[in-house]
Amino acid sequence: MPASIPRTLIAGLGVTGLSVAHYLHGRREPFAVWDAAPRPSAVAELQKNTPTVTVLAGEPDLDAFAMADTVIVSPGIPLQHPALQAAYRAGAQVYSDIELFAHEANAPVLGVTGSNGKSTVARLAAHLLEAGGMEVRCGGNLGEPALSLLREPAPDAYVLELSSFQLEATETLQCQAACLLNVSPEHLDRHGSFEAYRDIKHRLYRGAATAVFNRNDLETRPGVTARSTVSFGLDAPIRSDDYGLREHAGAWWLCHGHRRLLPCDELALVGRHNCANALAALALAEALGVAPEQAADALREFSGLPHRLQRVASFGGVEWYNDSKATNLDSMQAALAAFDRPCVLIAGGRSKQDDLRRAAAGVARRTRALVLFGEAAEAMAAAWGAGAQVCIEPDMAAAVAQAAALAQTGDRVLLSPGCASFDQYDNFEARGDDFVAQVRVLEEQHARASARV
Ligand code: UMA
Ligand code: ADP
Repeated sequence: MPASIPRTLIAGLGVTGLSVAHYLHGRREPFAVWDAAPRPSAVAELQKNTPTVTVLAGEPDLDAFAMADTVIVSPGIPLQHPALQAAYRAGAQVYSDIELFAHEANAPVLGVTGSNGKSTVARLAAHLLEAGGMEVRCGGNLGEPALSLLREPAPDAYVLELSSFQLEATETLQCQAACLLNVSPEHLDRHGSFEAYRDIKHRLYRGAATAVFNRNDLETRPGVTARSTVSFGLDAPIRSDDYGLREHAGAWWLCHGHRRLLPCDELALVGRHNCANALAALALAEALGVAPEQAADALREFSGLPHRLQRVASFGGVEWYNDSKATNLDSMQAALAAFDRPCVLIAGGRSKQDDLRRAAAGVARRTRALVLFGEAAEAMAAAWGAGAQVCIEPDMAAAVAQAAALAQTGDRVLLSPGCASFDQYDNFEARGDDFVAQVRVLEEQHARASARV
């Protein structure tokens, strides 16, 4: 690295890289930026505040990495990247934006990770803290990057959603309560094995005052790293400080030990998996002093986030649900299990190296017809198609039209792809928005036809 280039390097100039640049600039610490794109689109944004910053673009200069003292790495860059390896070999410190956040944050942190449900639980926990009168900032893997949360004076608490990509390069974050919701095969191309992925998720428990884990998922059980543990699950809680479900007078209740808090059917969220999410959020909020009874009341108001089992329309006797964020088989199966009878399932996209056969029984039991699209459509049809009505369609418009033709009065049509969106879309939001747009077209056609009758 030429002597004139600062020895702190920001690797990656996406949302995270920009937030790190803003943070370092605020502390008057010199830095340079590297991004693999030949012309990183965020450079103009970066130069608004730091017009003279050095930007290294394209193929990485390994010497520059070898001469850096510190590399702050964006989550999308694997730690095995040759540039980061060059930095490690030369003795540099390589860490995430979350590590910087951990050093700087001046309020207790609730951390949430897991394969599915992170965003829902993080937002829900923040909502429960607010209901308890606290000022809260929530971000990380969803919404604002962690360092951007520090721009305002410290709130009463931070809630961070954390991905395995972020945890992998984080050492010293100590949460007031850390929650690992569930572990199922995800990001295996990046982490190499399920075990490696799970172990990275467990890093969130390190130094946590309370570890909140899912007693129905052994992979979430903390080792000896947390000072205290609280479990949640869809069975009855055994210890008085654990959370779970109990049946009473013909209804299922969210419970804290033996105390009944709220009947499940008073949750605004739909589905058993969301009962688990609600229990986890109650445990997190309690760790910051919000009484379970008070928090339970606030659960009634939280109807969830867009693209997560979101009811988008009801016409012609058919209900339409957008669950585009279901990018793996477990989240897709959770959505299917949320309904009391079989639905018309729209699924497909880019498969995540998962064994499709492990969802076959659930799909067979819970779907009336399958409409498949995208790269994985043929493989899904082969794995799930025996005995079921299956259609393969080229795109979302055709899939929605086909689902409408197959749906009967009283049916639900569910987009829950079980796959990543990148074969046809920029992200899951674009896919969900396309689905909703296509459903709206049908809704308008239906309204016009009804008006004519
Ligand atoms: N880049 C390189 N070299 C590489 C890879 C990427 O230079 O080898 C550059 C790209 O050219 C791009 C930049 O790095 O300019 C992008 O960095 P990034 O992929 O880390 O993305 P950010 O924009 O910083 O967004 C990241 C998270 N992205 C990923 O983890 C892939 C966002 O999560 C997160 O919201 C954001 O930080 C703020 O914390 C997205 C995500 O998909 C939503 N997360 C995964 C998930 O939820 O499953 C983990
Ligand atoms: P994440 O941030 O981990 O991706 P989200 O809350 O955004 O989680 O939900 C992603 C998908 O997973 C959605 O399709 C949602 O319906 C489903 N989901 C939410 N919570 C759970 C859970 N506890 N178990 C399984 N699937 C879930």
